[in-house]
Amino acid sequence: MLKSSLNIKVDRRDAKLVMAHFYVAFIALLVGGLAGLLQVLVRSGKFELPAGIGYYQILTVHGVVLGLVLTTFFIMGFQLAAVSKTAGTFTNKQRTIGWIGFWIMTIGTVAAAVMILLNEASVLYTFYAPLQAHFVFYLGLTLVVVGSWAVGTTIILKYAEWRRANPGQPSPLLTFMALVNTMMWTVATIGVAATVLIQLLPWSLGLVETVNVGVSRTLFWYFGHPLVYFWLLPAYMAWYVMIPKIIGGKIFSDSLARMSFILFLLFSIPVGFHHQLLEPGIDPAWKFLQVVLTFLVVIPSLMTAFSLFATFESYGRSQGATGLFGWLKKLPWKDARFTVPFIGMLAFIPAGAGGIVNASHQMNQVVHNTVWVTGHFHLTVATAVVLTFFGVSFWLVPHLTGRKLTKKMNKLALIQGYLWAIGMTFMSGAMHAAGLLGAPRRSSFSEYGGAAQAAEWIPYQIAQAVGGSILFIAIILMLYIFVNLAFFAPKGEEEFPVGEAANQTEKAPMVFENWKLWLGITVLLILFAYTIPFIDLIKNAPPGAQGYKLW
Ligand code: HAS
Ligand code: CU
Repeated sequence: MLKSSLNIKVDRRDAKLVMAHFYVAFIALLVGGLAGLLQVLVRSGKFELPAGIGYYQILTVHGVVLGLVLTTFFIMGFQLAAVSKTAGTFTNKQRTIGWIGFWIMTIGTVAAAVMILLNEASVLYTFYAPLQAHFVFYLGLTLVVVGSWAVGTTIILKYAEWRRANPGQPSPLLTFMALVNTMMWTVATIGVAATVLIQLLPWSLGLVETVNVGVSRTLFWYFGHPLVYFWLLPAYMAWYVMIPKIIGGKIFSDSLARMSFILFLLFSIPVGFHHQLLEPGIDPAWKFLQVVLTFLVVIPSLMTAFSLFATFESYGRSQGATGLFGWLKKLPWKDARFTVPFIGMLAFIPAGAGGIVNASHQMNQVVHNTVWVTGHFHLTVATAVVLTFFGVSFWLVPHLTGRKLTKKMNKLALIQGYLWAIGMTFMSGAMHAAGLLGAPRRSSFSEYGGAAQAAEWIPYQIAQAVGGSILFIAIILMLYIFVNLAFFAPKGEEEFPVGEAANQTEKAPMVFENWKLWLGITVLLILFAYTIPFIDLIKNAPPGAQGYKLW
């Protein structure tokens, strides 16, 4: 069953649906990348935005369009492709639900984007109350979430169909992974949907005067942390399943990969407080509990690192590598489909270490609200994840459009990856360093009234601008490659790489597919971590806040 499916192309009708998602994602890359360039230039102190455009407006565009739009659309498209490839072509009904979801998400995106461009919603991508945006902005975001549920339904329906047709069989690994991520996303987005529908929409419509800020932020981070794993898990899908095939090796262990995804489902959500460690109104004991759970969710990433090293090393040794690191030389460095995601993996090592610093309750006081955090997430999502998405595009886009990644494009793709590595080393490195010196995040250029401390930050801000400009060039290159692969590359066949497990007789334990069990534990953990602090936040709330428009 599995073997025969390996050579099958993704059905043309499914390919169209996937490509629709990718078009939106790459338009988002252009818009968001431009906003990012403008930001680093403003923060260097050497540039002012023209035409009365505000720094926070641009920052909102950047965060929403890259953090929420690019990621969601790329991930939905990628997961659809992965499921269609490994569980079979979607039925017409499943595909129609996918299209409906795509259009709902797109309409929501346009609505939110228009409000930001009209300067009615410069509330940043976290849209914290009591900053108040135009209600259409919140409505737009709601539509994005609702649309994503519809696309998720397509995946869930296909999975269910596959299970009925193959009783007693573990589902194909990629389908399993896409399903876990979809379930995690669905449980997590309930939080953001709740704060938007129950609190922010009525408040921005003027139906209620005030909002409970603590509750709103808690619901946001209940969603906001699993959001970052929703970004990460598709990259892990590529690392676990596609990269082994691309290098000519094997998946270290199918069961280990499934286990790590299950752990993400269990531990991704009850950890939102690690974003609120310095917030009042939450008892430190509960913060501590969620910090412990945060450290538990590090484990599946360590398992992933272990398993990747094992794949690389076994492959290298099978090619005759010797010594501790001889296997490194055997990896296919000239293949952008491998090297670009590999740069992402490398970046994820310091990125993850930084995350552990952030999560370490007391150390969080040093870095919270400094530009260190911005440095952290530009290594995680904007390098590890995004470079992996680019690496996936190099084969998935031509696979879907019936074209080929030419030698020339492969070379450009490599250059793009190297530029990213250089640009990000400057930018994120400078952010980490300046953050430790106290430079705030979410701040326009300021000399803070000539404070000596602020003067120390300025050289780092210039380094950020240098790095950011290099990154912008890499983005333009990436867009060029994408357009080539979508429309102009020569016709041909590009492989959809799906790796096989090293041990072909290994059958994944069926307990991994026991969703009642895993979702049950997930819900219990969430209730355990959130119920009492949530009641506290409501019972002991200070007077609600009126809306502010500070821009
Ligand atoms: Fe984070 C803030 C803690 C992972 C994204 N994070 C953020 C924000 C974002 C973000 C966007 O506890 C800012 C939100 C905002 O706007 O306020 N983060 C963590 C922890 C992890 C972590 C413990 N974050 C991520 C990932 C993200 C992401 C993944 C996006 C994709 N983060 C925090 C905390 C904050 C935070 C606090 C709040 C800070 C504050 O005060 O505001 C962990 O999951 C990390 C675990 C990862 C590892 C690394 C494993 C390494 C692997 C690579 C292997 C490489 C190979 C190649 C094999 C332990 C898998 C090697 C080959 C060679 C030759 C060497
Ligand atoms: Cu987090």
